[in-house]
Amino acid sequence: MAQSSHPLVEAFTRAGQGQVFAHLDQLAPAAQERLLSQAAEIDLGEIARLNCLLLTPGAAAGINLDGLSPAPYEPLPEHGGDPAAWASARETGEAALRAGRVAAFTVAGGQGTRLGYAGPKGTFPVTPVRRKPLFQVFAEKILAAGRRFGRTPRWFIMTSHANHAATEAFFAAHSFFGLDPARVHFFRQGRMPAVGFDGKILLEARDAIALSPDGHGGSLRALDRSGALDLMAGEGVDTVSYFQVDNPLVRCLDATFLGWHLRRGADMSAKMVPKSAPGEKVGVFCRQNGKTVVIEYSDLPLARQQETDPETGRLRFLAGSIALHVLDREFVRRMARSDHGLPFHRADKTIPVIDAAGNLVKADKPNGIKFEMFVFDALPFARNPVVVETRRADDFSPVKNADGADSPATCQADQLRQFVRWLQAAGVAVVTDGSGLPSCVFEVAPSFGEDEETFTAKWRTTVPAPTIKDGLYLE
Ligand code: UD2
Repeated sequence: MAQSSHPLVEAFTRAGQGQVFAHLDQLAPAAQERLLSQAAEIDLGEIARLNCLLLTPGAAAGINLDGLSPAPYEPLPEHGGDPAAWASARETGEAALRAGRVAAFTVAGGQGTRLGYAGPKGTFPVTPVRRKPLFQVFAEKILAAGRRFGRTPRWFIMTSHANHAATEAFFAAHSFFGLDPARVHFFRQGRMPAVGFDGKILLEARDAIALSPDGHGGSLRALDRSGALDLMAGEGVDTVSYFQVDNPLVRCLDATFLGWHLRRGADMSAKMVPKSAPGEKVGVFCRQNGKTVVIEYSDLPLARQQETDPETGRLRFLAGSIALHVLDREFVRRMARSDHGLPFHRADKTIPVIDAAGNLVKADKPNGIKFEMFVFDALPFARNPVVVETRRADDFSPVKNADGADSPATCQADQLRQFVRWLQAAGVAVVTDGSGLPSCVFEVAPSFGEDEETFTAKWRTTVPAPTIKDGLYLE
């Protein structure tokens, strides 16, 4: 049946995107439906605006680096922060957790290409002894927070179209790692079509648009569209603890961080660590026109990243973003519904496409553009944003690459160093190398200790004291 008079086809043709349906009439009915339902996901007005902004020669396509200065942040007490303010923040955060005001939120829609792992990244095994997958580590930390504060927070997990079913199946196969399935919520992030350098939406098959995830910034829209925000509102959850799927060291529900955010009446807050080296691949917190912004590492020229502060000798743009945020629920809703919401970033990619004759063409250099939103671009819209320092060793060791930096090996070593520090805090002598790494491989479950304090308390009541040796698992 000819579909050329379908309203979507007409709308795409009017928008100069009629090529999307070039092969429609040769498709079987099911394939026609698939293509039309993909087309229905696309906001043609948004694509036209993006084409205008990001593709027009001379238009404001680049990142604006004018007038950047380092953003202020709340230093840890050991770096001059006020211990009383840190203690108050913690009390506020603990009260919010006890009152059930906080939800955990993981963005898990990324493709894990750099790691070279086929499954959803959250299913990747990371712990030293039990080889627990990332999702299990977070689940156990959320359960531990539930025991500590009397309420187990809901957990929202954003997936992508590509990994949604596999993610849900993984949780079901592992009985949700002990969490109540009714309090774990999965929803897909949105997708954006790729366009050619002429702004035309690309097809990856005759019956499929080249669609890709809209970036972790899409989480704001997805939280709204999925009904997650309404669910939170219905039970008095007003604060969202946001973290990435690749970082098992993260404190998923850090009372002190939550408290800083709440005491300031912030719409959005962020954690920083001092960058380990000028070229470290993390965004940098800056001030620009009176706003807090994050400039991604790839957008800040190395010369600027290398600038030092003449007084301290430290990096001038020191505050690295480790992608940990607290978000106010209604701020998320406002951002999700705003016409002037998050900007899109352009990434030039090599995209297999269908040509006018309907044949698949594999380019050997970038031939199109993908659009992504970044969640940290919400910071300049936020009232009273607060950037809070954290110790890297307490919060950050991501698994991104198969080898080298930020790999499973470095992450396992960082977990071990953390366990050693907790043992040392409990008064146990552990032999380590110069980097703090022990000679044996052992593991502490979040049920035994989530941080130095909970670990130490549990260790002191564990009789007889366990012997630290290879394969030891403390739970
Ligand atoms: C991100 C930050 C970087 C630093 C670093 C810390 C950006 C652009 N850069 O770098 O500044 O904070 O993290 O680890 O964010 N994701 C989705 N959907 C998407 C894309 C990503 O859910 O469409 C998730 C992904 O599953 C992961 C997280 O977002 O949990 C980060 O994605 P990434 O690995 O692409 O970010 P990366 O390493 O470039």
